[in-house]
Amino acid sequence: MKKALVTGITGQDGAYLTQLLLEKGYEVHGIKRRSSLFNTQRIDHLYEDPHEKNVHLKLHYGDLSDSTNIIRIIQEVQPDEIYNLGAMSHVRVSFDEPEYTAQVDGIGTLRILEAVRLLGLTEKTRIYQASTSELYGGVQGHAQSETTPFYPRSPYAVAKLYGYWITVNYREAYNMYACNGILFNHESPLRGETFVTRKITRAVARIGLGLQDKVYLGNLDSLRDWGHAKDYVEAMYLILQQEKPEDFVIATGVTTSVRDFVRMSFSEIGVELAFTGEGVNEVGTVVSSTNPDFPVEVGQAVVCVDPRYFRPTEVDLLLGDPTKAMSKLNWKPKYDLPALVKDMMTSDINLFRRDQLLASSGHQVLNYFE
Ligand code: NDP
Ligand code: GDR
Repeated sequence: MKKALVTGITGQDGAYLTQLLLEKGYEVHGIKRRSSLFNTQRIDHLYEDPHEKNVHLKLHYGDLSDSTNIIRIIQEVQPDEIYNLGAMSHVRVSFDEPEYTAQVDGIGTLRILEAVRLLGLTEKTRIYQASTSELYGGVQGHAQSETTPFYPRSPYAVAKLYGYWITVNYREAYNMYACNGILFNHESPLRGETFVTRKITRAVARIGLGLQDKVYLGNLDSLRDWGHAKDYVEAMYLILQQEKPEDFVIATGVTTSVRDFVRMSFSEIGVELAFTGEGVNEVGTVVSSTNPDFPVEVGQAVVCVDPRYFRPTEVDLLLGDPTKAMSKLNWKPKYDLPALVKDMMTSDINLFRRDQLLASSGHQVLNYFE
């Protein structure tokens, strides 16, 4: 039985990847952080009672900022594959926590590579590094591929740039099987609530159910190449099954604005919007509302801009060229953007129907502010 070690197992990708690896018969070990609240909601359905025999999913307390802890876990697990998904992954927050982000997203990657080397596991252990389209940052005007030069535009992206190159360097210097997946934005019902897509689908569901009036967003012009996380974890797995270690861009090849993502989400509840005004004065107003299950008033302003969500340096456009992955990995996404939006909206509507039920029976429901 193959063993995989997943850092960031409690995150969006960690949850989907763990499910995939368990289905493929792996024993999966994950590193979770100590937290004052339970933080394993995304993988609880996969969890097995550790007191039972033949448990296939095991969790270890740990943190990418702690070398000794990383070394000890890798020594104990002796993994065939490591998926390094752990990160402070929020671009906007990285401007507030730049040093921590460098420690975890940059040096954290080095800690994994160095632990494998020091423990003499270079022949045995294959390493996947969660690299990102944010590396391209300021590169604009054409589809970004494995040969496009990088121009990071945030402390997050600069930390990930170190993670990218140290992975390449350890591969070349020590002949390690270490690869970068340069993944473009991927979303799902498990997406963190403060990333723009999930923020939108949650808000639209709540507005449709009468639990919220409007949503405040930042840059509506920004363009992203959005795929589904379920498809993207398949690519991570495939990247580590190749004969030779190589880096791959994973993307859909289609880019869409935040504004259009908002439109598509509202259209799932039968609401059509018109956007008027510019910059911080732009407003999205309901021009028609046709689904009686979601009675939103025509004329209601449901989207406003709050400059608090602007970034000191923005990445205006991301558009990936996945040609190499499609030909060498035989990878192809199953979800397009409309299917992704539908999946997220369906899930968030179901989630907030519970709040609607509580509210209608006189119980207090929480508001969500960011
Ligand atoms: P999430 O933010 O959902 O998950 C991040 C995971 O990292 C969580 O399990 C989190 O733990 C963990 N983590 C955070 N800090 C530390 C730390 N100091 N030590 C150990 N673990 C830590 O991210 P995604 O699942 O969306 O992304 C997975 C990886 O892929 C990340 O590295 C991200 O930067 C990268 N990436 C993501 C893309 C995307 O569009 N989703 C695109 C390209 C790259 P906790 O649950 O306790 O917070
Ligand atoms: P991103 O994702 O920065 O691309 O990083 P995010 O969803 O945070 O932002 C996408 C774009 O939307 C704009 N935006 C807003 N963003 C947020 N979070 N909140 C808002 O209210 C808002 N309004 C507009 C942003 O300015 C940006 O242009 C994600 C993360 O998963 C990274 O870890 C990963 O590496 C990259 O995707 C690829």
